[in-house]
Amino acid sequence: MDMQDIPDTDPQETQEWLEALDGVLKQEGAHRAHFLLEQLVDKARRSGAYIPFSANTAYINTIPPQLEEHSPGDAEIEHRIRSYVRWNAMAMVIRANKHTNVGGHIASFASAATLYDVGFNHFWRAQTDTFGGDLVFVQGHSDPGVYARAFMLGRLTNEQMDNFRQEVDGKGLSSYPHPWLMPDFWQFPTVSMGLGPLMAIYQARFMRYLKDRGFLEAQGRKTWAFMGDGEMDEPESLGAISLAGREKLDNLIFVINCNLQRLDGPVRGNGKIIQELESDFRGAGWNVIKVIWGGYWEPLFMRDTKGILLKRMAECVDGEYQTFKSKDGAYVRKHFFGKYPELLEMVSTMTDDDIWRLNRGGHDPHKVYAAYAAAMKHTGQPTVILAKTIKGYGMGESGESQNITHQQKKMGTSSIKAFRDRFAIPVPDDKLEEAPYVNFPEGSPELKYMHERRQALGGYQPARRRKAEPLEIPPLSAFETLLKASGAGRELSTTMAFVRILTMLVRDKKIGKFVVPIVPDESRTFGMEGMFRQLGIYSQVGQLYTPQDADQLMFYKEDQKGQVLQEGINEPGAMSSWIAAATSYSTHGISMIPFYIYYSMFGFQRVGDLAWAAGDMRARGFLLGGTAGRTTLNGEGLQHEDGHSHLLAATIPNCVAYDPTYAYELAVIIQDGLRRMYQEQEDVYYYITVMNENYEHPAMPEGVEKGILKGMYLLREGKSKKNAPKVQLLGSGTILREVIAGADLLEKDFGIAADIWSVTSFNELRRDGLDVQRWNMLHPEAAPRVSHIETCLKDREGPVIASTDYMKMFADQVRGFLPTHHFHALGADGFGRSDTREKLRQFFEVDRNYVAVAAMKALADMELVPRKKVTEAIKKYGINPEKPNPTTV
Ligand SMILES: Cc1ncc(C[n+]2csc(CCOP(=O)(O)OP(=O)(O)O)c2C)c(N)n1
Ligand SMILES: [Mg+2]
Repeated sequence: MDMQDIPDTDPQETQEWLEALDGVLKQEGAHRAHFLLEQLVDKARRSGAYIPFSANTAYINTIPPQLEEHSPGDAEIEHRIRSYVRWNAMAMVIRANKHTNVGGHIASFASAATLYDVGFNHFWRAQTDTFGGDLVFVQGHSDPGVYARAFMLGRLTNEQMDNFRQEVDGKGLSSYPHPWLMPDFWQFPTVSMGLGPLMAIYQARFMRYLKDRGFLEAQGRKTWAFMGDGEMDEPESLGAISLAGREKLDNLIFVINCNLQRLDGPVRGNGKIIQELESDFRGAGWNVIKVIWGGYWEPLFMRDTKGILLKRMAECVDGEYQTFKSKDGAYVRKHFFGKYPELLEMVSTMTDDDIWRLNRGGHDPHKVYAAYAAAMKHTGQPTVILAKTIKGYGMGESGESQNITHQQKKMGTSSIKAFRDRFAIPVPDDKLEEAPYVNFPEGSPELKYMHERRQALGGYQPARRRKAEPLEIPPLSAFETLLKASGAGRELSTTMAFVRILTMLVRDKKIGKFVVPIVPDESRTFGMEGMFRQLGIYSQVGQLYTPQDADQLMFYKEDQKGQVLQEGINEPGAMSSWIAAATSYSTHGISMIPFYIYYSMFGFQRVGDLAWAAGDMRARGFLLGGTAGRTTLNGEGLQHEDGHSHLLAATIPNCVAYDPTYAYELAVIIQDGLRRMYQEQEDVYYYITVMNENYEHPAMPEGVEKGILKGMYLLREGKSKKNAPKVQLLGSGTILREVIAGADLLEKDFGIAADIWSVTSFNELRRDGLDVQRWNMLHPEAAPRVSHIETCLKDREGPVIASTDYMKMFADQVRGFLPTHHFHALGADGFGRSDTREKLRQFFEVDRNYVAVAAMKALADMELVPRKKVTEAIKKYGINPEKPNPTTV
């Protein structure tokens, strides 16, 4: 039952208890009162009463006025600075939209200005030679305020401001925080709602990991993350808060701007978002600081001896609170205070303007300062600050507290005028329409103050570091055992080959310690359990129990210095850890080398938006799609058997993807990846699929390294009688082995000479092909460039047949770059299902028999073999021509 629903059956008794409590509060203070209350609840529970925990407190500020820490700043100067920032943020959106339709947001920053201002002036420390810097996740669409401040500090020019959202000519400012587009400025992309909060938690956690492993000192650094109240509806926003609570991340501060509105309307019109979030976070072990009411309310609270004002505040829902601020003081008097005569009486000496001035906590710099100061000092828990604000604050009739405000990018002259007057901006009437930027003159106390504050905090923010010290990468010869043949009868999978490479890397004297193996509860799936003992699983409390398998060689070892991140069944979290590690070169100046291995199906398709953000963030690291391939991962069925992750990888411009077959290919790819990302510091990341089919691996043929990296190389030359028809067979991953077997059939049964190409990356071949095609289009009279695939195939005869364990579209990517139009791509389109590999490859029509038949058909189309030979092949290989298309069953 809700507290409010329990009837008061004995008011006198209630009064006595309350008076007793009052006495304790007055005489002995809040701590003692809290202790006594807990004792009472405990006693009641032990006596058998069912008293569930209520995670909510009253709808008032968590920090009472007498405990507020005071800002050492100059409140008046800060107010003037904030006013100018507000104006410029508004002006840049209005100006950008005068001649364009590029959009932008005014209302969100208008509600959040104080929250950012206090942080910039007093709390957020920059990265310096001796201090690592605080990490600040800015709410994406509040960025005009951040640009406005940077402009006033001389970090951005007038021209850049005027080119907000006009980036193509290189003089603009990005719509939202994007490190890809502004690599010296933005660190964290946040505008895909929910990813900021999630990534911030893992950034804070990764900072701990780096500290515990001895890479850096904690230095009291914090991760601050700003987000909207509407954004909290994203599962990603709240999905990892229990991790932050459990791991006691007191280096993490969330600031949720509760302006009560999202894009379409109220966030919780019929409830109270602040109360809802309070219980969510408190239940997850967070320190919750509510900043609901501004200082102007305090005299009223003092007079509220009977708690009627508090009762009114508690019973009002957010929909009403929003409506109040879209009206005026008279309306608030009538509809808020007017509900109870005592309240009307309480405000009887106040004018409507006085009532209108009653402010919300998130707009009161003193309250915000006190909350931030308390968050900085709090230990043992992460802190969330729930700040109540007004969306579109200052926009007046153009948007203040109005449902349409989120998308307002224009304001009428009368609203601009009201805005100017409200914030005392020195712009004359005849200039209002053009909304010129304002700044404090050189030498003015305000500008001096702004610079001084930042100097005191170590420098300007936001700022992003592009490079770290390069690492010394082992040469390919370090992986020698993988470059040799595995040996007769010695079978292994590419997953096992990968684990061997990883093991070699962690043992490397130079780079071993920088390696971060990450798994979402799948170590045993990939045969990595040996690393538990060898490297330890990271836990900031070490291991508080004797593991069940303690007597075994590879026992489950948790360790404060553990290197492995075992993230639980949590792909978004594991991906966020990977991102934190993969951008550590920038955020911490330490290049970490993360290898995140997971079921390939639960990669891009599950956490694709994070993978996109990783590209934006210039992440450097390895993603391993484990047990990949629609027919190779054979027993797991429809939800597991991935046949498209490479196509999803191809959507990310700086993701380099490979589908290798042999251990030596894997070694070459990983070694070169290390070189490119950690020695050359290229902003790319790798996606590599590894499979679980065991087979023998040959020795690396001479001189194929370049081809492996470019995407294809000749594995075997077709051998047959002179003048025999020829075909070019392409294959990748485990299906390359079917292609080889198909070549044998063609040779043996039909005397066809088949050249076999190992295609390590159809994605890279296509990129190269497109790039060459584009250059040739733009340089029509120059000697044409030739793509790698064309270089490989241009002097070869016969049609081209490709087969892979992925959708046909995967191999089909190269169609336009072949010297012949006789091309047939086989692939595993359709829903997967479980069966033996052999049957699945037959079902999906990617096996040796289909390779042979497709080759015969293509030869017949070229009139190089008679058509009846194709029929003969179909019969010979037992293929039913009326078999349904696998995409339909
Ligand atoms: C994943 C995702 N979905 C939708 C959007 C579009 N969008 C941008 S802001 C916004 C409303 C945000 O409301 P809130 O979080 O309350 O922020 P406020 O502007 O009120 O501060 C929406 C729906 C987005 N950016 N990302
Ligand atoms: Mg909102």
